[in-house]
Amino acid sequence: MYCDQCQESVHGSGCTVRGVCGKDDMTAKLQDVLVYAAEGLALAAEKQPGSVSRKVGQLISESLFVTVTNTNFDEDAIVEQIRKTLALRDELKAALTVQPEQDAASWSGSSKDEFLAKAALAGIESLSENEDLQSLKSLVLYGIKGLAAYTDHAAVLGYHDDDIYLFYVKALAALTKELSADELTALVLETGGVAVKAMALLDKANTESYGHPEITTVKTGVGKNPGILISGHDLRDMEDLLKQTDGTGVDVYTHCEMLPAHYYPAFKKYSHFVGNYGSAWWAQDREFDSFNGPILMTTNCIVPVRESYRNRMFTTGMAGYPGLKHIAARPEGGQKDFSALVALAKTCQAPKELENGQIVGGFAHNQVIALADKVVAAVRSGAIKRFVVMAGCDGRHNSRQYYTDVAAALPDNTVILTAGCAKYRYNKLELGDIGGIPRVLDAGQCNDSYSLAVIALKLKEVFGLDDINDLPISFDIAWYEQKAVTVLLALLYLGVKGIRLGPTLPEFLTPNVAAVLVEKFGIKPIGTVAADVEAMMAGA
Ligand code: FSO
Ligand code: SF4
Repeated sequence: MYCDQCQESVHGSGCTVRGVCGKDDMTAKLQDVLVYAAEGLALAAEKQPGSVSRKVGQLISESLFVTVTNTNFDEDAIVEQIRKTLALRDELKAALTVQPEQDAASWSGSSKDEFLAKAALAGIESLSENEDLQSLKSLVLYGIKGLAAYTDHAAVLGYHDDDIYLFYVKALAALTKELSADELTALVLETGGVAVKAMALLDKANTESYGHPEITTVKTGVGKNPGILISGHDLRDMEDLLKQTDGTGVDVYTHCEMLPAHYYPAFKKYSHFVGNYGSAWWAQDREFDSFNGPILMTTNCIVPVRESYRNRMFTTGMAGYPGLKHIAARPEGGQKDFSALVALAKTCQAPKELENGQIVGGFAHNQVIALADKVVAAVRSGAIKRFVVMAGCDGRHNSRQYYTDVAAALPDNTVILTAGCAKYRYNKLELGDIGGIPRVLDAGQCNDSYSLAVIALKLKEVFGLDDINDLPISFDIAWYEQKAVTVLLALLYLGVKGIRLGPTLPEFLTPNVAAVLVEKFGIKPIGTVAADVEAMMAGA
């Protein structure tokens, strides 16, 4: 195996034996073959007259999402997804008179062994012999993997954008072709534009389905009832679970990226939706252990499962893990069946208390824009001197203490804008408020970084500026997996310059590709806390 797609990839060599994430050689190879199958599907779809069908777009979303870090470790599920992808590829090919020539479109196989035999041709190293071209193709591939998660969430709510599906076909097909560095750089930038569209689509899907997030105080303590803990990002699963637990005596708690579900009016109304338990994804083994009740993993964020909670952990959607029960897809027009979790919860003890405080959030674009007069007045009076966007991811490494220390070291006249699980590094600090505006404004999940862009663009308009970079705003972003790559590309597309990126720059960027990002966009690695805080306050 060779994998370098996340921030925790083994420095200098990528993961080659077993991933830091727990992905083993076999799973890694099958995931590579799944991407290869999706490339074949794209090549067949590219030759169809007219637009790309929703069926193709959705299957590509699903297949790429399966390969996002920490999403699916279940070999059987991945094998099944490869078969589905090849079957649709062949269905499309049957209608073609001229067949695509690439191997990705013509190979065939149906057994796990045949798929594994294909892995040598399907890995990231096969994208190009030139390491800079491979690096650019990796950037495109990881960008669309993150996109795929977002379009999958939107699709389960019934929202689609056919132009995004068309882009998947273009980008995946491009990975099989010999393109120049300039052509690939253009494709990278285009991926950022499509990322903005995908986040906007998901924002529309979430807010039209569940209302606009509003300021909310979420409890971090526990009640006396047994609970179900739900993690991941899928709000439709959240809806089904809240409906099916209502009146059963079983409470529902969120973990990690599901915290922002509390901010939506449609979910806030449930009195048994009691709070958030624990912190970021990487701490789950300890936290799931003490939760005592069933755990539902709706998307990525699975870490190697401990024996102590293996029997009460479930996956659903694109998530998968060998030996865990998987809740099947919802039937057309119906709900998923979470009755097994409810029945199990009734036999479990209440969660063990880890803390007893609160988290305030819900500052997505609609809520912040409702407060715009207050925010603008605070900027004009100098009460708010600077906004610092600290969105992105949390992760295992101690080096991420940097983000806690930056949050604590920023002067009292700064406001931190956040989204994604990066917030767990500082959302329980007592950072106070500025005239009633909390100093940490949490917009929501990683995809809600879109809200931060909308807020920045609104401020630009209010202050009559021509360039988003003229705002008193700095970007100090933490990344971990491919959705953060997608968000980063979106910010670049929107013209944001001078982003600090940490805790390390991506392993998959060669020095030449990194140099292009530095030259075009002023991206820089994080430095020391003191130097970065001083530079950001000085506008650098
Ligand atoms: Fe991932 Fe990052 Fe959403 Fe986290 S992009 S790691 S769990 O912020 O948030 O899925
Ligand atoms: Fe390594 Fe990250 Fe790939 Fe897992 S996803 S194998 S940790 S690079």
